[in-house]
Amino acid sequence: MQSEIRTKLLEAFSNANGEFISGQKISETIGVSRTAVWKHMEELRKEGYELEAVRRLGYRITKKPDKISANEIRLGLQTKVIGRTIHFEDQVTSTQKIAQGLASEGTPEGTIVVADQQTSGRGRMARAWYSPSGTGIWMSLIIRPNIPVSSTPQLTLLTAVAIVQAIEEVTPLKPDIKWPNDLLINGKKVVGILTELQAEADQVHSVIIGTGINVNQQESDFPDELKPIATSLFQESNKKVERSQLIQSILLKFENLYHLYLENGFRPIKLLWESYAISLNREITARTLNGTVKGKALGINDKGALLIESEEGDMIEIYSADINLSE
Ligand code: BT5
Repeated sequence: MQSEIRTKLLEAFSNANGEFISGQKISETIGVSRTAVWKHMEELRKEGYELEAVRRLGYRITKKPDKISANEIRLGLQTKVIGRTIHFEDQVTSTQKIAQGLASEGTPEGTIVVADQQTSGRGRMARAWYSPSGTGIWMSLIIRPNIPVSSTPQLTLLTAVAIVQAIEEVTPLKPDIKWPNDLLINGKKVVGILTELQAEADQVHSVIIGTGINVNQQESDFPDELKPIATSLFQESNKKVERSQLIQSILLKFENLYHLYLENGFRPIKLLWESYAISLNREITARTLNGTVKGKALGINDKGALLIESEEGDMIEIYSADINLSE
C-alpha cells in the first residue's frame, strides 16, 4: 500500500513534467489526505529527492537521487516490449544468473533484470566483472528472436550500437566500439557486453544480453588492476548521469534497432555498427581459444564475425576473441 502511494506520487510529479502541482491536486489524484501526501513527500526527501515547495503553487521535484529502482526505470519508459517486465534487486550474485532462471520459467520477452550491485558479476570465459553498488548499470535483457544460433553474435553488435546511441543521447560523449563487445572512451573500457544463449539444436529459446556500464565511478573507485584500462561516463564527462534515464534510453534504442533487425536483417545494423567501430582497417592481434591471429581487421561479415587478413595473406573469420589494437 505504502509503495503504491509512492508510485502514484512519483507518477503525478512525472506527469507534471517539472511544473508545480498543488498539494490539493496531488491529494485528489492519489486519493489520500493532504497530511498523507506530506508524509510521503518527507519520505522521498529522506531518499534523496529534492523537492521545492512554493506557497500557492505547490510542489515540484528539482532533483532525483541516482538510485535505481523498478519505478524509476518504468516511469517515462517509452518502449512497448523491451523493459516492460522489470526485476530489480539491490544486490545479486549476477544478473545473468537470475535472468537464466527467469528465461527457463518462460518470463515474457523484453524482461530485464537490474541490480545496484553484483557480488559475482562476470565477463566472458568466467572472467570477473567489477560491479560495485551505487555507480553502475548491471543489467540483463531476455529476448526470444526466431533466428539460428549462428546469427546470435549479431545481437552483441546490435546491443553495442544501442548503447552508443543512448550514451550519445544522454551525455556529450562519443564512445567507440571495439569488436566484439567493448565500448571504449579515450581507449578505456566503459561498457562490456556478454551474450548468452538458451538453445537446443539450432533453435534459440532465449538470448540473455548482459551489459555492464561504468556510470558514476571516480578513478579511485576502481581496483588498481582496472585503473589503467577502465573508465566511467562521469570520469570522461565530469557530469553525473542518472542511471535510470540512461537505462530508459538504452531500452528504447534497443527496441528500435531490434525491430529493424527482425524486419530487415543484419544489414542496416552492420552499417551503423561500422560507423562506430574503431577496430576496422587496423593492424590487430586477436587472441582466440584456438590461438592468436595477427593481421589487418577488414570488417565484419553478415553473421557478425570479424574478418582478418592474416600476415600470411589468408582471410580468417573470427567469432569470438580478445582484440588488441596496434598503434
Ligand atoms: C565483458 O567481458 O566485457 C562482459 C561484461 C558483462 C558484464 C555484465 S553486468 C550485467 C551482466 N551480469 C553479469 O554477471 N555480467 C553482465 P570480457 O570481454 O570478458 O571482459 C572482462 C574483463 O574486463 C575483465 O577481465 C577485466 O579485465 C575487465 N573489467 C572487469 N570489470 C570491469 C569494469 N567494471 N570496467 C571495465 N573493465 C572491467
